[in-house]
Amino acid sequence: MYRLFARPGWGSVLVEAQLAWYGLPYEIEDLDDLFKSTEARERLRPLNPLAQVPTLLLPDGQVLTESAAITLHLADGTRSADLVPGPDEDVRPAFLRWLVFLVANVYPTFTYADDPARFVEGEAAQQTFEANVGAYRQRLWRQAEAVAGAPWFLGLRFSALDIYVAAMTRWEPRRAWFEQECLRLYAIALRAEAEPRFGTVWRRNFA
Ligand SMILES: N[C@@H](CCC(=O)N[C@@H](CS)C(=O)NCC(=O)O)C(=O)O
Repeated sequence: MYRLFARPGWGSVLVEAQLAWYGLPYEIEDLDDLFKSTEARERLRPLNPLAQVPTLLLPDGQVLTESAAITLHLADGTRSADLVPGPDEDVRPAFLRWLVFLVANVYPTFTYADDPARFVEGEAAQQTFEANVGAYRQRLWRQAEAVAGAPWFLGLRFSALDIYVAAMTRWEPRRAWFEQECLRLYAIALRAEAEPRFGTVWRRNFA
């Protein structure tokens, strides 16, 4: 049994969707807001010193953090190429590139801007920092938009990238911005959300 430390609508949805897709047995431990609850952070810290979700306890007791590592591990463990293109597929390099782009470039903009007070002193400086990181994030999304395919990010090939797009476009600058500025990503997000295998997961996370 997998145990996923989670918070509805947060990054744990990336993993919850994949566990559901593969039909793996899992249980969810929902936590309070990690920015507000010391108790929630203390619950996670022994497993993940960053106190972030997703944090996944594997059936053998190992702890796995980092959504991209979890994405690759679940594909390995299930021997499935459903969500992660295999080594012989032409789209594999693009998959790896954009998976890492999302977690190494886009995701940290949330780490830094969700609570700028952790990094910058003074209210005015925090507001400027948050605005600048937000603008940088929009530039990153425009880069992804420029290469996004249809109907899926990798063109005809559905993959875990589409789950990332569906979840992350729910976050700042939010869907209305994507509908205006990044129409391909917006369309991918809607399509991924309409995939019946994710129905329960999206409802639980974004109801
Ligand atoms: N690199 C990590 C990022 C995870 C992350 O930033 N999660 C957010 C929620 S969406 C979090 O737990 N933030 C709390 C914090 O950073 O203190 C991953 O890809 O899993």
